[in-house]
Amino acid sequence: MLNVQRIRKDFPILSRKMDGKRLVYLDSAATSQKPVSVINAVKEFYEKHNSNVHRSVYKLSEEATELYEGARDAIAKFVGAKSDEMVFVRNTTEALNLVAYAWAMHNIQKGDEVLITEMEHHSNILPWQMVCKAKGAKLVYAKVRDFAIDMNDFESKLTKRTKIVSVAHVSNVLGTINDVKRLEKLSHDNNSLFVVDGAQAVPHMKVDVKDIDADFYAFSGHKMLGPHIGMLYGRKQILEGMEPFMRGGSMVKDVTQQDAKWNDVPWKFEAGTPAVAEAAGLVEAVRYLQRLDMDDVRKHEMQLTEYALKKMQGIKGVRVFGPRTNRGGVISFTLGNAHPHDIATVLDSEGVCIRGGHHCAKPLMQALGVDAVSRASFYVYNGKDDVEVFVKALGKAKAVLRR
Ligand code: 7TS
Repeated sequence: MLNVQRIRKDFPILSRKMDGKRLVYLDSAATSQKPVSVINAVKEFYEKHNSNVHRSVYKLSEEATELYEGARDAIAKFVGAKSDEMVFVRNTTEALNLVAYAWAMHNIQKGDEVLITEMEHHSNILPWQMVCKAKGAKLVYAKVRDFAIDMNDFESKLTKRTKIVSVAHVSNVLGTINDVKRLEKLSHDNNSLFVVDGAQAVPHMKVDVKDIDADFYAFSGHKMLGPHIGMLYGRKQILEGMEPFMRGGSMVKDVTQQDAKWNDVPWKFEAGTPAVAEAAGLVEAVRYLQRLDMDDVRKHEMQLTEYALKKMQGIKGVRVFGPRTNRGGVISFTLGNAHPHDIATVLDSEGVCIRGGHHCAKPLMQALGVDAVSRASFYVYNGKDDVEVFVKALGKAKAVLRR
């Protein structure tokens, strides 16, 4: 089991007082807080090793290169992949755009379809809208029913025209954990490329990209205790057959006036000077999570979510948008007619950070028939005491915002 009190001591920001009140951070689905080991790794890089990678023979640059490539190895291992299948990117958004620009724009044709679901984050919608508009293809949505993918609808929309299937592993609004292995089998049996948006999964549970057998799997370091950097896993054979995403330094073997030869994967996809300090920080985040054990992280969040859902039932007017079971540590809700921004403001006055809005999932809001929802999301440093402060503050919000 996780020792929350001890874990909290590793996160300097959590000792901050907000207008005299303890900071209760319940917005880790947006971005997580960082432990001191991650902060120190970034600091240490600038203090001791700062230089560019892959270009110079001097010792300092060799150290930076070792740190950067060592980070790739460690993160690859964390998700069950090989190093040369892992591309450093800025975040999940960039990872999915990479797949859209560098794979889909070259492989999608008029009349083809891209199948996603109604529960996707805009990052897993807008790149496909772009591809479909440019190529005369169609973007198709599998419906969400009872806060899960309607599998009958999904299967009926998976046709010989479907060239790509792209789904969230875990919904950032509903918390629903999708059965990506089943979706993978259906997609690959249909000869469709299978892409997973793992932004809300990798930070919270054990993920093995080889076991899922996805063609691409995207995630963000900043949601898993790390700095602002992300990763894209890609099946090596597919990465090798692809054109680059961006062009510039580091991603070439040779350049003439009119032509260029691309570098090997994964460097072919890493044009320009990379985020080395962030990569060094992400390794420490991975080490921190490994020390906690991802199975315990998952168990802790399940228990906390269960506890919060039970406590929230005690407040009349709370409506939760998400499944009862098989869910991650994200709770979206409405409270009577109160606007989510007003709820977040009242909670803020109690030191509680939650997010209100459409959560970059407007098509999901439309499917749910709401404009916006409030959302509390948990991570390793949240405990039952946080849930209690949160629920009490929610009671206050109800009294203040009663109409
Ligand atoms: N996919 C999912 C499922 C997400 O939750 C997010 C971010 C992204 C993609 C994009 O990640 P990024 O690192 O590129 O920004 N989700 C949220 C959120 O729920 N609140 O703020 C960001």
